[in-house]
Amino acid sequence: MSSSDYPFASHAGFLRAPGEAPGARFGVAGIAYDGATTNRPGARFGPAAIRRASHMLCDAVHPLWDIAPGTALVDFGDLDLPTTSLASLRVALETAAPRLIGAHHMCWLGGDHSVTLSLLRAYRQVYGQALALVHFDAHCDTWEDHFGEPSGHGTWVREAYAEELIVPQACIQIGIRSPAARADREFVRQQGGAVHEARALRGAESAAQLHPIIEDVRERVRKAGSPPLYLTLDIDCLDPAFAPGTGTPEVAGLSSAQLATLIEGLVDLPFVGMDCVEVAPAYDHAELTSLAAAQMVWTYLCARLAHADSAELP
Ligand SMILES: [Mn+2]
Repeated sequence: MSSSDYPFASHAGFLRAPGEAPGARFGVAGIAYDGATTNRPGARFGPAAIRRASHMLCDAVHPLWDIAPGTALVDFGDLDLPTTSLASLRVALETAAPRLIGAHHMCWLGGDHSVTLSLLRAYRQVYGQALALVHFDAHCDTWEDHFGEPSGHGTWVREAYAEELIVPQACIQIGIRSPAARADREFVRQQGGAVHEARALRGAESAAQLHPIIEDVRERVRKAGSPPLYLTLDIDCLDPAFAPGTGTPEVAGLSSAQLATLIEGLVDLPFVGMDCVEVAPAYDHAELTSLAAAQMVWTYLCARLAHADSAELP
């Protein structure tokens, strides 16, 4: 460890990654938009808080795989995006994202969950095929409208299905528990996908106990012909005890250990990118939420490095 590894060093990037690194395999970019939140706003400040929390991870060597992103990572900062209307945000993000996806394996830091629809559109365009999706969330995000408006942070799953951005049977939701009408809660299952509710995960902590979920993801991706796989991680999948700093917290959620076990267990699947959304630092305590987010993104990155052959750039 050198002096540049001190956690309070001023390097601003995620894991202190530089803002320019041509040829870096992995990229991080912030999407500081929270205009589609329904309850507590503030996720636009999520990317900065996640970066700051990631600096605590020092040399970033992951103890499970003895590997660190090191020079393979570039952090583009928060993208220059409008914070006005969702329509404007979508146009700008869908213009900016494909170039980054074509050049780097990207980890996107939200922002509220509305940004994921734009990202899925961009991946669909770049890869030329529908994606498999692992979706951690307290919310099903299958609502038909956003309180009277067509699109928001709770409609993107239904929109992604309608636009054929995702393979119906290869969409797996994990951690769902918020109040919702049965038709919305069951939407993904009705389309052929899987919903692993948080209630079914209570008490399942060990790798062995969580194995059936990991196997379900693996099996669904395989049966779909191993399409490009995308991970969307709404930090509110975690219980508010582990992630209070979010806009729409729901009690009785996953523990950090459950989430880490699941993400570590999916290590060798053909992921092409991920996002981590809905971190709202104004409601956080002791950086619990931003640290959990940083830890999960770092784990995802190290998992990709540990399985370098699992997915290539388009
Ligand atoms: Mn959510």
